[in-house]
Amino acid sequence: MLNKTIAAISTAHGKGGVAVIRISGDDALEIGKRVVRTKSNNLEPRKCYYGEILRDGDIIDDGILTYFKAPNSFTGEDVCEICCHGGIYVTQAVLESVLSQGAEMASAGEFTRRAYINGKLTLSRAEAIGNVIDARTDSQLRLSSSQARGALSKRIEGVREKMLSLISHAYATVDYPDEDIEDATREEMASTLNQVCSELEALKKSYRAGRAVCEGIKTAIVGKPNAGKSSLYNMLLHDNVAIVTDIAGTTRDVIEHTASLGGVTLNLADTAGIRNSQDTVEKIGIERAKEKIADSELLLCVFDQSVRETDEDRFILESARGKSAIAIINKTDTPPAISQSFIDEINKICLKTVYISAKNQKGYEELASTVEGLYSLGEIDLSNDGIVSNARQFSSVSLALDEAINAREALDFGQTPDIVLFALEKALSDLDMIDAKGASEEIVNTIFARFCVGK
Ligand SMILES: Nc1nc2c(ncn2[C@@H]2O[C@H](COP(=O)(O)OP(=O)(O)OP(=O)(O)O)[C@@H](O)[C@H]2O)c(=O)[nH]1
Ligand SMILES: [Mg+2]
Repeated sequence: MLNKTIAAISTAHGKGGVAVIRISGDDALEIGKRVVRTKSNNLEPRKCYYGEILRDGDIIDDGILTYFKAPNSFTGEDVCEICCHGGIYVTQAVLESVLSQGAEMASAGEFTRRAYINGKLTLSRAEAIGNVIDARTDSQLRLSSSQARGALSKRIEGVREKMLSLISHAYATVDYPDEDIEDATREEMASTLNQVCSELEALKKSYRAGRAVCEGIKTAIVGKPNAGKSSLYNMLLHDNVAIVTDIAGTTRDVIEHTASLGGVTLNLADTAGIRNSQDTVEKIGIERAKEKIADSELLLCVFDQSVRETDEDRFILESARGKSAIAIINKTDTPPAISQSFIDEINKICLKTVYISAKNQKGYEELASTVEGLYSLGEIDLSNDGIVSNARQFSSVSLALDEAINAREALDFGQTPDIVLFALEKALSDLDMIDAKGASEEIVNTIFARFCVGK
């Protein structure tokens, strides 16, 4: 099945300057040559050839044919790419011509799946390519691009090699199960195992940043009416998305958008100001705001420093207790009327306090670096470090770490080599789930189903 030649439009569907039709498989070159009539008969790999594009013997366009010879192509198979004019109709006509010459329509993600099956990509690199395409923020792009180039795979491979050396040590002694592991060997193994555990711990920890960048943090802006929540929301989105007025109770529904702040992706909700209200619509909005408080991972609690604190402020502060919350003291362009004792209370309950003036766009940088610090992004070089960035990878690293700790305990307590070996092999198979050496068909299918046709 795998050798069937497949084709698809690889550029975005819609009108554009140029479009690319990609063909992959044993017949890619033959089909490419039949569809694009070039002056040369022998096409050299990785060179571009200008020619006329034909369908049923008629010239329908002109463009460029590029040939990549297996295994030096994206998929690892023979690949031809036809670059034609990017009109919707002409692109479809070129694709039809390619299909009429014997190629089959590729399914979603099939090129990347073939690259993975042919050993051109690890699973985490394939996943990262999907993330490069989906990236909506600069930090998402930098992280996905470094993972696509193999930063995480390299790091995993480093731990894997250490595990393999431990396993071979353990095998060397396991033939004599009643014997103890020799002291020298035990020491050497313990030292390598410690390195494995700390590297797995570091990888596990890196998910805090990886998740903050890739998956995003559910965040709600909360506060009493008129505190300046919607003004802050607009400042964070660099746009006038939410209505701002001096009428208390302006925002009634929850508004949600994605913002990038200090490299962290915030799945950000603006909410209705919380107070006792008799207005039917506003009451529903306030209920929704309370649900958001319960449902969010990060709260931005906005307090208006130009007025004395009220019971509503105290309610907001209480609801932040025990949660990950940043206090935003707003309206710093006005004389403060809020009490110092309340600010002291705020400082006790919230993780950080940031002073801003949403009206004058002041305090953005400080808020950004606070959020960056909260998710340890300052300690990470997104463009180069291999970090764990999705739940699948996190779960494998966590399981592998648990087993590596079991192995270390077994070694420390002088257990027989087979027990140490059992835990080590389990740790290795858990880790191997990340880069597909052990990933199930179901996981692989789920990953590639996310891709679009043509990728
Ligand atoms: N002086 C000053 N006024 C501000 C600042 N931020 C917001 N305001 C004003 O405060 C009023 C309320 O702002 P909003 O952003 O609508 O407040 P909100 O918290 O969303 O209010 P509700 O939606 O009613 O709960 C508006 O008149 C804003 O212009 C600030 O930093 N300084
Ligand atoms: Mg509002």
